[in-house]
Amino acid sequence: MRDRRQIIAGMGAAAVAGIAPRAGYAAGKITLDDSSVLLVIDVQNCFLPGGSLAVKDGDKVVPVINRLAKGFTNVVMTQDWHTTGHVSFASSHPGKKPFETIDLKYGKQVLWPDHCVQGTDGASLSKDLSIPQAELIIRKGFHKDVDSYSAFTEADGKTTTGLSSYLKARKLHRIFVAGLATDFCVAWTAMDARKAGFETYVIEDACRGIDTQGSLAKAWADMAKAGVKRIQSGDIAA
Ligand code: VGL
Ligand code: ZN
Repeated sequence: MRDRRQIIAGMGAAAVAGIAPRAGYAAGKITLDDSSVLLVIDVQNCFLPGGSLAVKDGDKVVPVINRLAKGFTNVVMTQDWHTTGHVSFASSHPGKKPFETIDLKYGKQVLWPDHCVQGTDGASLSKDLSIPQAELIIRKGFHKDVDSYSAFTEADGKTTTGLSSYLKARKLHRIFVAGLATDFCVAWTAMDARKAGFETYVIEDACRGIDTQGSLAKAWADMAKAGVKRIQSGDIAA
């Protein structure tokens, strides 16, 4: 085992030899490499101002994400994509109101206003996103009786979206998560990414939260416990 001084000395030698670290932290900044992928979560009209499940300041993430995306060769986006009458909609449960919870077969479910219904304008990705190189759009939440905050695994805890296999096949091991909403789809995606063994960063200023019943603070605590790294967009080397 090399001690801390030897590791620092070793890093110095690499710098003198002009060998940049392949990936990791350089000069206090995170450097991106061929195994890095930006995962842009649910930047859809329903979650933007004026949308049916508008996230406060949700539109503020768009310029940050557009800027970040310029540094990534690999970008994957997600799209919440529900059926009409979806189980996660309060309107599907007589007597229930949005933001109340119910117990479903797979566990506790927050009930939402109708949102991101397949093929509607509300479900469309923001027209202000400018990420032409995005290579894959993963749709999720399309099974009528199961929600899916996570881009990896549906809320039943077992149905996969295929994203983990895709990323592994493409050798994309370092995941940088941005988008909406911090405390639901971003957090669940980041925690599942850790479960699947990926190095996982959440870019805080490229996300906004819903924050219902303490959900935002809980999400950050859960993510920290899962080994998700909380960073700012400025921490990434330009
Ligand atoms: C989301 C609530 C319901 C999200 C999706 O994108 O965070 N939140 N559906
Ligand atoms: Zn949804």
